[in-house]
Amino acid sequence: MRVSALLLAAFTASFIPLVHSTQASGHASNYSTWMALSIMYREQGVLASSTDVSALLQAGFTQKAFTRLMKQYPHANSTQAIAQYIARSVDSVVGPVGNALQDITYPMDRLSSGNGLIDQYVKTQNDADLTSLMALRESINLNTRNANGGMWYYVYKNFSYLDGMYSLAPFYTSYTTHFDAYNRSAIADMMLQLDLLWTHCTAPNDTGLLVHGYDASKTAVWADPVSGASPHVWGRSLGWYTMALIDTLELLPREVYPKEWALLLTRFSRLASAVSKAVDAYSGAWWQLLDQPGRSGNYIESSGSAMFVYSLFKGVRLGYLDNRRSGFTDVAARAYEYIVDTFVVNNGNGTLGYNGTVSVCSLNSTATYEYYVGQPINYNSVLGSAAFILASLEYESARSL
Ligand SMILES: *[C@@H]1O[C@H](CO)[C@@H](O)[C@H](O)[C@H]1NC(C)=O
Ligand SMILES: *[C@@H]1O[C@H](CO)[C@@H](O)[C@H](O)[C@H]1NC(C)=O
Ligand SMILES: *[C@@H]1O[C@H](CO)[C@@H](O)[C@H](O)[C@H]1NC(C)=O
Ligand SMILES: *[C@@H]1O[C@H](CO)[C@@H](O)[C@H](O)[C@H]1NC(C)=O
Ligand SMILES: *[C@@H]1O[C@H](CO)[C@@H](O)[C@H](O)[C@H]1NC(C)=O
Ligand SMILES: *[C@@H]1O[C@H](CO)[C@@H](O)[C@H](O)[C@H]1NC(C)=O
Ligand SMILES: *[C@@H]1O[C@H](CO)[C@@H](O)[C@H](O)[C@H]1NC(C)=O
Ligand SMILES: CC(=O)N[C@H]1CO[C@H](CO)[C@@H](O)[C@@H]1O
Repeated sequence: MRVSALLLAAFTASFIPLVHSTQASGHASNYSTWMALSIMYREQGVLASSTDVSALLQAGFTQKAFTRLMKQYPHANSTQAIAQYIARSVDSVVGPVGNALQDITYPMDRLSSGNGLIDQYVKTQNDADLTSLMALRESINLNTRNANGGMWYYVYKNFSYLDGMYSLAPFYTSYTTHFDAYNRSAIADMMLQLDLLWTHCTAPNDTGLLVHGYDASKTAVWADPVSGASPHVWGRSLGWYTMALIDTLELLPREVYPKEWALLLTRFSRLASAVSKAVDAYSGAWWQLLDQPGRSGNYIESSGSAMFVYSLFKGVRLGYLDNRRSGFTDVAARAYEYIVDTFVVNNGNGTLGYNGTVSVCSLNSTATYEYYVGQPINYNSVLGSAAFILASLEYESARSL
């Protein structure tokens, strides 16, 4: 249900002063808060109806970005409005994900609201929140798997995608530490999912990058006959996977799971180096297909680029990456500034737009070069603008040091 015109008018009236106060305070929170308020103005990241399940990833991603925003700026004028919006987004998914058998008919993206549900339940002890987050957890056990235990991303037979890991790994980890602390097999399974993708999706030519996904049965038209891997390194899917590693490192208790934690760190560091090396030297940001730099039709894509900026900065901030040797923050800052100059649109009326985000790329396709570069490019996709909020928060945090 769309918010009524009256409510929207009231919201707009309260929104513009929030933008002005963010800017007037000369605050470093400029773009992160401003983009969040713009997403709120557009009513994005909230399910429009109980059947709007294609928006589950947008909702979960918005919740994660907004939660992080509140953590970084707990005393901003906009904090209360942002908290209310997170609650609205979480409430909008509670019904739709409340049944595990229903949940397994959705892609793995369904799990992206899991962390928001946990946070809300810890605060409110609301039964409906608990029911839904337990249904999501149960749906992991019910998810169809390939012969090695790798979860299918969706209904496509034996296909696993990097994309699913951002929704799965941080939720699986946080659920286990909150509600099921002695269940080491849950953490082992979470690690297995990340591991199977890591070992099957190795990109050719020793770049250290990972391709979009693999088909365990190796029957897809695009599948590598040995590994089952798909042919190309798609920026946003690698962005999801990289963010999954860094966010899981932050959530997994290092003292309880030292070996698992160390393995995640090794892989995150390798990926951070590979991603830094794959940056486009001219723009400073990342291609839609990282393995085909400069090829005709390929372009710099705004969601994947923002995800890499976030991951590199965050890895350095948490002390997981050696910045002195590799200059990760220089790479990330340059990319961020390019993103601001190229993709952020000032509408001149208090709102910001975000351009250059590719729509869905699926492996239920030919997965050819032409397919990936031919997918439509969206304006104001939350998959780009929420990634931009996360990138901005890290940039702002690095700048304030
Ligand atoms: C809140 O808004 C007021 C009025 O615009 C401004 O003076 C103040 O600096 C803002 N506070 C913060 C924390 O942004
Ligand atoms: C916010 O960003 C805009 C656009 O870059 C800039 O003109 C303005 O000075 C910034 N405001 C603050 C307070 O940093
Ligand atoms: C522990 O996790 C495993 C793997 O997800 C799961 O199969 C099992 O049901 C969990 N045990 C409990 C008691 O929840
Ligand atoms: C790997 O290298 C070959 C030969 O240089 C090149 O044709 C191919 O496009 C590269 N593949 C990837 C995925 O980078
Ligand atoms: C601001 O401009 C954008 C783009 O033109 C438009 O979609 C939006 O409705 C406008 N918002 C306000 C508050 O005027
Ligand atoms: C978004 O980017 C496309 C391609 O560069 C451009 O044609 C379009 O005008 C941009 N949209 C806005 C609102 O800036
Ligand atoms: C997979 O692709 C086929 C062929 O384009 C299409 O008919 C089918 O609807 C797709 N499946 C899903 C679930 O999108
Ligand atoms: C090769 C492979 O992993 N095939 C699996 C595809 O998924 C079905 C359903 O789980 C399994 O039974 C197959 O082993």
